[in-house]
Formats: sequence, structure tokens, C-alpha cells
Amino acid sequence: MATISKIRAMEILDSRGNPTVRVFVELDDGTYSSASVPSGASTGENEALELRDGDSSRYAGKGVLRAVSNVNEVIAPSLIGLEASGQALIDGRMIEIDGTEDKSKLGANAILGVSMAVARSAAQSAHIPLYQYLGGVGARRLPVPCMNIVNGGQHADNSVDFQEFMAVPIGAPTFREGLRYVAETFHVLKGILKDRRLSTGVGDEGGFAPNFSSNEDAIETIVLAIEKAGYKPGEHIATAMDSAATSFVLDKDGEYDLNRSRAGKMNSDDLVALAGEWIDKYPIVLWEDPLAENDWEGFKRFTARHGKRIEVVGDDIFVTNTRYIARGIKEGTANSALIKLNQIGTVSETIEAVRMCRDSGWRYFLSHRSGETEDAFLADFAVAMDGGHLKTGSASRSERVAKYNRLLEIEEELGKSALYYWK
Ligand code: 2PG
Ligand code: MG
Repeated sequence: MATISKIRAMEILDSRGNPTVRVFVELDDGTYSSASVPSGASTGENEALELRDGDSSRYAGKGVLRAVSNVNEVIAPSLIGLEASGQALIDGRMIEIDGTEDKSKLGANAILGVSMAVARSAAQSAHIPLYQYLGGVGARRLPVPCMNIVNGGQHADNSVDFQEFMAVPIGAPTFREGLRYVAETFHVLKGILKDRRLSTGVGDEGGFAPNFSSNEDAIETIVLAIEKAGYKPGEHIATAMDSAATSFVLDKDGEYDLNRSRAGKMNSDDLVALAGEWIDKYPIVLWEDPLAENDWEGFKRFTARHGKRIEVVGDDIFVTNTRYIARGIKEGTANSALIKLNQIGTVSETIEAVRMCRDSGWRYFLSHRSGETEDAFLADFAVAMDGGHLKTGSASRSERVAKYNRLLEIEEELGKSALYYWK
């Protein structure tokens, strides 16, 4: 068994040009690999802390040199000599050294970088692909790519309140075909926007970000694009939403301000009712963060009303943390949790969150962040976790496409044993 001989971190840039952490892990058998940490924009208040320098003379205070030095000076010396395959032990040791609830001492960005790079080096050393190392020999199901083709909210400067509008190739026979279905839809959508003289510039996750006349105009136009691309909405390609409602909530009582689209103020019940109208009209299979992170009651009412028809995913409200997911399961707050490695900060705890969902019959939805790097760890992780669907942005911007390309590789490698299906 190979042991860790060297750990080193450096500051690199993410897809928004903000600093993030890359960690290199070397093993005593010569294995050497790296991993890079993503970063969100619409973050939940209970996420593990992303440590930033706060030194306004560098990157407007967003530098991560403290996190880098925590890897080099604090984490590295305490992990050297450990067996790289002891992922839970290694993650546990970092959690112990940090000692805080939210990983604010060392920084979740420092800890996660090491956690991911350790996993990757261990897989490499064992000569097995990362998805198989993390998921076992049963890991052969490719996720349905929920492609975010319209960006709004905090991921764009446009007139759309809801953050993400996804195309979901539920009726494709394989991942490769599913990816083609939605990439073609993305291109057709571009043509429609051009004809309407709307902007074809893209947002943070590579989806188009024009000034639609309303939020509903966005989904209507996507359904039109699906049809024009030659697919049947709801049969070949469905749609999914991430409202990211925390970003437009006004207060704890569940008042929301949809000011970007000039839709005015709404309360939780209005949003529950609006979703009902849309679910009746459009082929929606999944809705993430329809309400804000503190609106547990609103979430519960949303799930009671729509949870039998669609997957209701909690992101900011659960932050990949078993403490909040457990409460959600108990209270019937949702029926699925979004899973983001950097919300909780270690590979082991992320796997724990997935396990909790699975054990209770919940679904779980693997996700990138709006600030990403070319690291495609998520692709392998999604196959390993066997969740059946993931979101990793649009068919543009290489930090998004890198994950799709890695999934294509995995599918090819699995050959006839690869599985692909919705639900
Ligand atoms: C989300 C994510 C990813 P961010 O809200 O689900 O799409 O966005 O990384 O900005 O939190
Ligand atoms: Mg979200």
C-alpha cells in the first residue's frame, strides 16, 4: 500500500478569474496527481468556509494564500506517511486538526483540495479509474446530464430571476446520445435567440443569458428549442429548474422579490402555486431551491404539493451536510439533496451525505459550482455515487465541457456494461 510522501498546494485561478486552491499529492511509489477546488457564487450560509485572504491589495481580497499555506505548513506534515487508501482516516484527521464546525480554521478549500488529490493518487496507485476506486466494481451508470442552457440570477446580469434552466435528456439510450440531444438543443436555442435579436452571450455556467421578457419566456423558449431540434419535450428531453431562491428572498417570513424580471414581490405560497402552473404546462422533472435556505416551511409545502410529480432538490438549505439533510428527511422538506463536494469539504463527508439520501429513499443530484476549473473530478465522482443525474453546466466553456468529455471517456471505457437511464 502506497503512503503519502509529499503534499503541496498552490494558488490558481477558477473560471471566473478568482483564486482557488490546487493541491498536489505524491505517494512513495512515485504516483503523483493534483486536484483543484471549485467555488460557488450563490452560496448557502451554512456551507463549509472557503478561506480567503481578505488582503485587498491582492485579487480584491479573494486570494487563497492562507489556505495554500495551511496545506503546506499544517496539513502536509500531519498526513505524510499515512496510507493513501485510508480516505476516511485522512479526511477525519484534517477535520480533527481544523477543529471547527465549518472548517473555518484551515479552510474547506484547503481541506477539500487535499481530500480530492489523495483520492486521485490512491486510485492511480491502485491502477483503477477514479470512478471505480470510489464507487466499486458496480459503478457503471452514467449520469443523465442536466444541461444548464439558460443562466439567470447570480450567474448572469440579465432579466431572469431564476438561476438555472436545464435541458434533461431523459429519453436518450446512452450518455453520449443524451449529451448530443441537449448540445443540439443548446445550438438551436442560440439560433432562436439570434432571430429574436436577443443576446447569445453566456453566463457563468455557459448557458445563454439574454434579457427574456419574463422568467416564463425562458422556459417557453427552451421547450421551443427542444421541438425545433427535433425532440419531443417530456419524452426525449425534459426540463429542470434551479430557482436558487435564497438569492432573491427578502426576509425569513418568506417574502421574495423577483425584481430582475419585474415580476414583483411574491410569498412562498405564490411560488408554490407558480411552480404548479409551470409543472402543468411544461415538462419539468426536477426543481431545485424553489424556496430559500431558511424557508423550511415553504419548502415543506412545496414538496407536499409537487413532490409526487417532480424531484424537489434542496441545495442551500442542506449544503451537503448530513445534519441538515437528516432534518429534511424527518420533516419531509424535499425528496432530494444537491451534492457539492466543497459545501461540506471532504470526499468522505460527501459520500456520507449521499449514503444518507440513499438510505432514506431520497434522490441526490451531483453538482459542480459556478466557479470551476478544468478538473473533472466531479465526472468520476458522479459515476461512483450512482445517482443517475448530474449538473455541470452547458455545452460551452471548457471548465464545463471538461466534465462531459470525461464522462464520454468513462462511458467508452465501460463499453457494453455502461448503464444510462432516468430514475
Ligand atoms: C447552484 C450552484 C451550481 P453556485 O446554486 O446549484 O449550479 O451555483 O456554485 O453559484 O452556488
Ligand atoms: Mg443551486
